[in-house]
Formats: sequence, structure tokens, C-alpha cells
Amino acid sequence: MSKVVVGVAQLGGIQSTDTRESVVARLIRLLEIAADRGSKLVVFPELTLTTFFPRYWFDQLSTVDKYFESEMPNEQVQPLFDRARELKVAFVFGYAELCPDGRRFNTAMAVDTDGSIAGTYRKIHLPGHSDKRETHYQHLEKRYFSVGDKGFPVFRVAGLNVGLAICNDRRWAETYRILALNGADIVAIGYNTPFSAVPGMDPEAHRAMSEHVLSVRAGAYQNALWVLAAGKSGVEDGQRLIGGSCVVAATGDVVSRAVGEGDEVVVAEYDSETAQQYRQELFNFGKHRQPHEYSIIATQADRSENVTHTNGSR
Ligand code: CDT
Repeated sequence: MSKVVVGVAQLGGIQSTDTRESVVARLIRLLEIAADRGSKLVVFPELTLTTFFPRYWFDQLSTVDKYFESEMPNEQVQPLFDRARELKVAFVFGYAELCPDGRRFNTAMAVDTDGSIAGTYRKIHLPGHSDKRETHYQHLEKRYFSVGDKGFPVFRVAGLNVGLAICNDRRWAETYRILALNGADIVAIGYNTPFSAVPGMDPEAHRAMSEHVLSVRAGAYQNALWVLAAGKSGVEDGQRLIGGSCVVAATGDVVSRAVGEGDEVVVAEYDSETAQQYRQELFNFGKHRQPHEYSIIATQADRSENVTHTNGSR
């Protein structure tokens, strides 16, 4: 049995004019609040260090390099690593990663309580588009990032099995199931979700929040694991992002949730027993899963004409 206090650190908007140093100072403050409340693990949002730059079109790809980190920890981020090590708090945070070979990824890193890097995840479900749209805010992740190449990894930090996912990944059932099969007890997710998220869709205002909460609750429940979801929120460069950063138990219940749209820490006591009943009975994967019937999931991306009609034709 393990009981550990865990936290999510929601960030109010980060403006294009904000420096890395000023953002890192905010992160350290949130880390200290979480540590003060007993947290051993803190999750920060996707692209924690900068504004969500994929909302902008840049003609030259090299222009976006200023939003990317070519090493980690670098000089600006080192104070966060140092403070976390002093406080003995593990953390997960997102950043734009520029590799020596020029590839760019939307990345999350897990850092253990001693300041050592446990590993990274590179976002697999990249939403949005790669072409230029005539709208003020766009969603150009497919232009600025490559699809992640590290699978869905689970790292041991703060004595916990923590799987990593990033933003849009939380809407896909495959993410949680693979992380669960990889041994995750907790899934750490950072996100940046605008109220009007999908170009071409104009949902009612409440839907972005409702879909976010639905996704993390369903992922937690159906896989008997906890979800720590940390978002950026409030107005960022004029675009409003949803908050709703939360801790979700393996029952699918939201046990703790941010109430505001600014910098805010939410903590809860993770209890491994919450998952045990589900893992022994209803969601006992070993007893009940039938992987031989699931091959289509790994071999087919889209809907196809697989419906068998009553006359036997397809
Ligand atoms: N950052 C990110 O993945 N955001 C998406 C919304 C945009 S969809 C074009 C999300 O799933 O929240």
C-alpha cells in the first residue's frame, strides 16, 4: 500500500513577452507551495516555459527556435531543478525540444526527487494542422513538431510508477491503455486547451471544459489508475485557455480541482489501494482482456468498410 501526496501546478497565461527566468520563478513558487502541502510529485503544464507558440504562423521554421530548448536542464531552468532537489520533490514539466539533428518535439520530462532525469516522452497525438489558415489564432503543432518516437513511457519517480502523456493524448483511449499496460499507476498530463480548440468546430462555451474532464475521468476509471492533469489557464497572448487542472482517482472521481484561472496548486493524497479492487475484479486485465480481438487497433488508423452486412457482403 502506498499513500503519497501529489500535486498539479496550474499556470496562468504566459505571455510572449515573459522571460524564461520569470516563468521559472513562478514554477519555483508553485513547487514550494506544493512541497509545503506535503507533495512529493508535482506536474506542470505542456510547454511550461513559454507561451503556446503553435497558435502563431512563422514563415521561417528557424524563427520558432527561440521557443525551443536544445539542452535540459539549461541555465534558465537549472534553478527549478536545484530547488526541487532541495525540497526532495519530483516533477514533470513540458517544453519544446530541439534535437541536435534538427528534429523538434513537444516533450515532457520526469525528474526524480534527487534532481536526476528519469526520462522524457515526446507527444504522439499532435492536433491541429500544418498549413497556414487565415485566422488570428491557429493550431500549428503539426508544422512545428514531429510525432513522438518514444512510445508511451512509464518512469519511477518519488517511488511511484508515473506514465507521461501530453494534452491531446488525453482524449485518446489508446494512451491510457498502453500506459496502464506499461505499468503506470499515475498518468501525468500537461495541457494547453483553448476554449475554441478545434479549427472548423465552434462548440458551445462549456464544452471544452466538459470534454477535458470527461477524458481524464474516463482514462482513469477504465484503466484503474490516477490522473494528474495540469493546464495553462486564463488569457495567454489574448487567447483564453481552460483551467480545470485536477487530480482524478482510479475510481474516475475528481478528488481535487483548481477553482481559478491563474497560478494555482492543487494537491491530493494518492492512495494505491483505490485501484486495487478494480485491478482485481472489473478491470483485471489478465483475466478479462482479449487482445486477440483487438488487433485492428494496432493495424488500422481510420474507420473502414469492415461492417459485415446481413447478406455477408462487406
Ligand atoms: N495542446 C493541445 O494538444 N491542445 C488540444 C486542443 C487543440 S485541438 C486543435 C487539446 O486536445 O486540448
